[in-house]
Amino acid sequence: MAGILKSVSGKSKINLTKKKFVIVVAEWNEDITEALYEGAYQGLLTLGAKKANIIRKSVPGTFELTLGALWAAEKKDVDAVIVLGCVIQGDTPHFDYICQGVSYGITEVNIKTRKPVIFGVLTTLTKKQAEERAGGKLGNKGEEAAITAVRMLEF
Ligand code: DLZ
Repeated sequence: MAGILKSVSGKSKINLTKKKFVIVVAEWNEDITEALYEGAYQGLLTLGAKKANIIRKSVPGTFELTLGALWAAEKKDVDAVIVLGCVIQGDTPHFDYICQGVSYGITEVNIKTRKPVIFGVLTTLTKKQAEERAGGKLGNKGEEAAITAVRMLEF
């Protein structure tokens, strides 16, 4: 396990064996979001979560992460949700609408459900910037999302 997990203890201060996580993954830019998923999944395991308690769900694109997160967080037995997506700027303003929609949307899901819903969405200008943040030289933002989810449960 690379990078940031080494700088935290490697295990959580709380018992994570009974905590249930849902990771919602957008299919757009699949190579990137799969790498983010791998980072988040392995990160949760390293911190002490159980494989059986990490559920994966897929949605078509980043815009759909809000509803996917809401459905997941509304389940009584779910303790935390991580959403993973990657929006790469194109030639049209679509990028801005998707990024704004999902960032507001996920904030609302946090408040509405009162559960940690962690924003693991890359919003980059180029594919290279996304690769650097999905297991490249700038680490893996999925792994960071796993740490953030656990830190919020500790809180
Ligand atoms: C339409 C679209 C575009 C242009 N770009 C991306 C992207 O870079 N990353 C992403 O996750 N999704 C993209 N989408 C799809 C939207 O998120 C959404 O799935 C559609 O607008 C349908 O609601």
